[in-house]
Amino acid sequence: MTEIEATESIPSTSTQGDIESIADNIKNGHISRIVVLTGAGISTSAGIPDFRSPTTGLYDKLAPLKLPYPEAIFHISYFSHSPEPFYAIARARHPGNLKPTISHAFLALLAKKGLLHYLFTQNIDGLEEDAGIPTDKVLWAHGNWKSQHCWKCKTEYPDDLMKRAIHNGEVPYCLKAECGGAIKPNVVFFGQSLPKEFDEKEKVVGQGDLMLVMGTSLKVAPCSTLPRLANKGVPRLLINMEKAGDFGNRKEDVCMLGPCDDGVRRLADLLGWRDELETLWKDAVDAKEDVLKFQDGPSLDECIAKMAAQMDARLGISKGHKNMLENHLSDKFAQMMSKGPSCQ
Ligand code: CNA
Repeated sequence: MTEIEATESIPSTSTQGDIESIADNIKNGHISRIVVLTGAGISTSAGIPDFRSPTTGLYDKLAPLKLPYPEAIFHISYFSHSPEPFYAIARARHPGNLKPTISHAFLALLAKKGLLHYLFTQNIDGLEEDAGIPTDKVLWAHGNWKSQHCWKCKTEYPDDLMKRAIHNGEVPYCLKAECGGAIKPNVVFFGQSLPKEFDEKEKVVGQGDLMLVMGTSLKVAPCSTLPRLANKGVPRLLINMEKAGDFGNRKEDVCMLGPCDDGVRRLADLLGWRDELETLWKDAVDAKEDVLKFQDGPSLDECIAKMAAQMDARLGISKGHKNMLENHLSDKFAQMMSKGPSCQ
């Protein structure tokens, strides 16, 4: 998985194609195979910050940690020698803490109505399953938190020990004493490859008769390339706070700019599904009992502040140690010079 620079030109003309005709075509059966790509923006209303939104996004929030660059916390080479920042925030971002949004419920409703052809999610929060989207319709392109292994020797690690480590904000290490590698959840970090199924599954984009893209900046490859694989003439609908990727370059593109939750409610109104959607969402939220288990945990901001203080203290100690050694050596040197040359 790699981050792409914003080289794609975002068209200056706002394409406000026709959301009503998309709804009509779903109602009359002309659209029946919807391929969806989702990103962090469909989970922000569940309380999980995305990466790149200014101020509220994780990258801005991580500033106190003074990382070499914000993505480092999710980069395999940084994690391999400094896993502490990742685990410092893991508890606050752990999916046990969270409930699905109405945007997740909308995708579950599409599946229930036999309209969800396939869902590619870049998210690792697992809220798709909590919302009731059938797992055989989903590719978790960036993995998930359901299992974990040693990043170094790849040995699996038990769930209960992982849960405890996340709960305590501590780095879990490989149980093989001679290895000592940090344990990593099976999420895809920058610098790592996507699951093998990705290459095979990307072909299903060409089978869709609607490409729905929600809550993503389309800045992480290779998922960012999926919307371009939709066949020419097939409508592409973007529901996002901002324009993304090459949306707007095709005349059949429709951009609903604003919160995903508002976008799906609007679409549900046009489709006459609103009550059904709200009920499905409420049921999914009520079913998420795990939430209570983690309710008393520290917030993400508190976790970051605590880690920043620890890192400053460590830096303070090492600076203090360095000063002490320098003073010690200069004293020694001064003593030696005052005594004159010696062979000792
Ligand atoms: P991103 O680059 O942070 O982009 C998020 C996009 O969503 C931006 O364009 C925002 O403007 C938009 N957005 C934010 N909130 C809303 C909202 N309520 N309604 C509509 N749009 C909104 O994140 P991407 O998903 O594009 O990047 C892929 C990364 C993010 C993957 O590697 C993920 O694992 C990673 N990520 C996942 C989660 C999660 O699992 N919930 C959270 C944070 C980051």
